[in-house]
Amino acid sequence: MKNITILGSTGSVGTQTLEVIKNLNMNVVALTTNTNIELLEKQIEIFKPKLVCVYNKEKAEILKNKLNNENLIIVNGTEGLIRAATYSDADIVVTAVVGIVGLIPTVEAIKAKKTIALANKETLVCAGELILKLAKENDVQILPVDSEHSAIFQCLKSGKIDEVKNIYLTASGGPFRKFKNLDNIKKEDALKHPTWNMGKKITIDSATLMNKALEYIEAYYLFNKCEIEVLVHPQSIVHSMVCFKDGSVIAQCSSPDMKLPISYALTYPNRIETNIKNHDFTLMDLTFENLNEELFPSIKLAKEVILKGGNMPCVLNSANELAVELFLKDEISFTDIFKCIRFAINNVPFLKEVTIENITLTDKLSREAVINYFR
Ligand code: MN3
Repeated sequence: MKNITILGSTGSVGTQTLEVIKNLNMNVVALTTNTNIELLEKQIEIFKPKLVCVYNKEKAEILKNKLNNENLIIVNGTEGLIRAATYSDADIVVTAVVGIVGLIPTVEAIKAKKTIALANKETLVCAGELILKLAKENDVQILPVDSEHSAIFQCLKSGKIDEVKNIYLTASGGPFRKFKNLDNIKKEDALKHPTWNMGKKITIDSATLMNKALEYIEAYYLFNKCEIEVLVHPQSIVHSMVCFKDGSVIAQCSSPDMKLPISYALTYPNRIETNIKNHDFTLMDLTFENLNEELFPSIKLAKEVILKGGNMPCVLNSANELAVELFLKDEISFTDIFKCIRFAINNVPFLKEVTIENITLTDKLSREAVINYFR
C-alpha cells in the first residue's frame, strides 16, 4: 500500500487527487492548505492524515484549537510545508500548490527521496536545472501530473528519448482564441475556460496562454530539452503528441479529466481502471491550428527566457504570478500582464547559476519590477 502526501490538498488538483485515492488502496499521510481549513477539516475526517500544514499561521491556530486532536500534528508556514513534504512515511509527494511557494518543499522532498508527482509547474519553470540535477543525484522519479506532460510521458513509452524529433504540445487556446484584439477583456470572461474546470490562477494563465508558456518551459526541462511545437486544439481530446525521427507521431487522447493523469502518476508503472468514459471519436471533429503569436506573445516569451537561461524563466514566472494577482484584484488590465512580464525580463539582472538563493532573490526582484512598471 502506497503512502501519499499532498501539498495543496484543498485546490483543484488536490481535491481531485483525493477523489482518485478514495478508489485506490492508498493511504494519506500528510495534507496541506494555504487557508482553507473548512475543507481541510473534512479531508482530515475522511482520510485521517498524521500531519497537516496550514500555511497561514492564524488559521493553523484556529484549526488546532478546534480539533484538539493529540494524534494529529498541525504545523504552519514554509517550515510546516517542508515537514509535510519530507514526512517519513510518505512514498509519493503530490505537489499541487500554486506558484513558486512549491519550490523549497519540492527540493526537500527530493532530498528525502520521495517520488514526486509534479503538478506545481512553477517549480520546474523557476528551477528546472536544479530540480532535475537533484532528482538524478537522489535517484528520484518525477512523474508529471499536468495533462500535457503526462501525455508526452506516456507517448515516450513508444521510443527512446534520443529518437524524438519533436514534441507537439497541445493548447485549448483559451476563451479568447478567436478574438482580434485583447483590449477591454473583463475578469469574469477570463475566468470562464471552455474545456477545463480549474483554479483561478491557472484559468487566467490559460486565457493569456501564459499557462502554455509555463508548460513549454516545463516540458523543455522534463523531456531532455526536446524541440517543442505548440498546436492549438480547442477540443482538448489530444493531450499532446510526440513525433519520432522515423516520422511516427504518437498521441495520447481521452476526455478532458484530470483524474486520468493523476491516477497514472499515482499508480505508475501500472494502469488502473477508472470511471472515465471512452471519448466518442464520432462526436466531434478534432481540429488543430497554429497559435496566433501576434495576439498572444506568451510562447515567444517562453522561448526567449529558455534561450537566455539562468534565472530568466523564473523572472517570467514570478512577474506573471504577481501580474495575475493584480489582474484578479482589478488593478491592471489583461494586456498589462504581458507588458509587465516583458518589462521584468528586460530589467531584472541576469544570474547564471540556478540556486535556491538566486531563485529566491530573482522572485523578489521580479515582483519589484512589476510594481515599478505600474508606478
Ligand atoms: Mn496543462
